[in-house]
Amino acid sequence: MKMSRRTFLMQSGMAAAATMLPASVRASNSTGLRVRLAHDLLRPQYHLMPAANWMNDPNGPIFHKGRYHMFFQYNPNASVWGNMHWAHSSSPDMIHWKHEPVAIAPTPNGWDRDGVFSGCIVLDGAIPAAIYTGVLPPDTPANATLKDGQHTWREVQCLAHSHDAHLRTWQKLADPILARPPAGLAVTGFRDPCVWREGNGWRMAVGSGFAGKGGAVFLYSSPDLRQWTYLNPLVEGRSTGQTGTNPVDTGDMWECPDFFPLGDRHVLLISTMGKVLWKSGHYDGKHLTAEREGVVDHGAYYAERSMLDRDGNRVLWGWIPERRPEAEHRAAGWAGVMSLPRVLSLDSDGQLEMVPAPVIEKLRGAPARVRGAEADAKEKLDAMRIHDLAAELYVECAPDRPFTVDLKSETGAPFAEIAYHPAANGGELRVNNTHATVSTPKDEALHLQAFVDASVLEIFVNRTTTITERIYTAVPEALCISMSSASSLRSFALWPIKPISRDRLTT
Ligand code: DQQ
Repeated sequence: MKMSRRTFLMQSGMAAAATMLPASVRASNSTGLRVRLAHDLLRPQYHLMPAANWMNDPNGPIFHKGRYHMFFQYNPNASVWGNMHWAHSSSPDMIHWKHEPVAIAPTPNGWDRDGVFSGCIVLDGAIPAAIYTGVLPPDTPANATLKDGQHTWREVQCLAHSHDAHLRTWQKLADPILARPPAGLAVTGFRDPCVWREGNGWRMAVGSGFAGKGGAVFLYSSPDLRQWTYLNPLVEGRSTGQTGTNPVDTGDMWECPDFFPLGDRHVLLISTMGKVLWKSGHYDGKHLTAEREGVVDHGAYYAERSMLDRDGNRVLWGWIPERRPEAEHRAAGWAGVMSLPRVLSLDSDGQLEMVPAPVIEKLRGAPARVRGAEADAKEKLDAMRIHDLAAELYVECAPDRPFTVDLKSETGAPFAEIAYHPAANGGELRVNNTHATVSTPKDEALHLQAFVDASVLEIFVNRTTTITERIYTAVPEALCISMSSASSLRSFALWPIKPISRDRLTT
């Protein structure tokens, strides 16, 4: 019989599990907290997340000396946003993660005294260099670039190097590499640098924007990563017509720009108004002329950051935020999850495409499969079970007929409803209350891949449409699967997915 993670914990005793915890959690008062985290049915089991506390944006993901390194925004003291550090995890394969010590912390009285915000990592010769935004109180009102109604901060761009092969220790430059936005511009923000090599020098894109006019990405150049010259806006947005105190909520501030070549074009990703948006087009060394654009993920997904994997594929990461009240995640002791890695490509029209990285298949257990044409397809589906809320589903259907996949507990409690409705030009995908448009070529099948991981459900349809849903229904028993209009079903597969740690605390 399969031993579930919960049974394992009960049999092996929490004391053994507790010794595997990072010092921060061991020190935190509490068998109570540890037991709660390890037994929390809402905590994902194969997505990267810290052992406890708050996380948000991925920062500086990089494949270096044979290992993947992921850094991310982290509050070491609480499961709410604040006191931003760069946490660090490393992995041989982008899916099995090991927690490393916190990599970059604010320096008391330093330029990042109030927070080490988001950024990237590049190789400065052979030496990894982190370029990130430091925040501090403004010395004059004019120097405040971040005003969101709750905080007033000055934002500067900082540089730190790591001379150890494991990227555990970082030495900061004494002064920022960019101490203020371009002269004469009144901006809505100035943060989240993305740096790349171009010709003999470097380029940097910084997230910004103008009140009432829309977001913008500023482009800089440098010969040495230290001296930077402002060139021009790489791209400027337009006003969304929304008004409000926080420019990120109105679309007048673009956070986390990520810019890279893909196929025969360039792609810019930015985060604003709670969504990640993509633009593809042609870059002439100064401007991106965008030809196509869209939404990367229609659900809970933000603050993206990409990297090249060991084979040169462009891999995207994103922060899966909570969608429950702050009091609930404060009480739970954790908040935020890293998305699964997604491999990006462009089709011949410049449409951004995205598939889950094949490495995730390493976690698959033995599949259960059914073909729509089989006489007992319904019975076979009825017999399938998702255990421990950890599974991958693959559904292939006719694109011109509606269908619904229902996931319910064995006692009938609803968990997720995934519905597809065709329309003249594509169709609509709905996951619980989140909607997205799917453009499906008429003669192609509808391919849907779903990753169930406790309170996270990541869904990919036909390479172009993604919804990440949060579901706060702790189901202790197995989930059953049912399909309406099973006549449109061509094939269905279900894999149990193995947890990446024994106790939901990663390692
Ligand atoms: N999160 C960081 C900022 C970024 C924002 C702060 C996006 O650098 O703009 O935690 O989620």
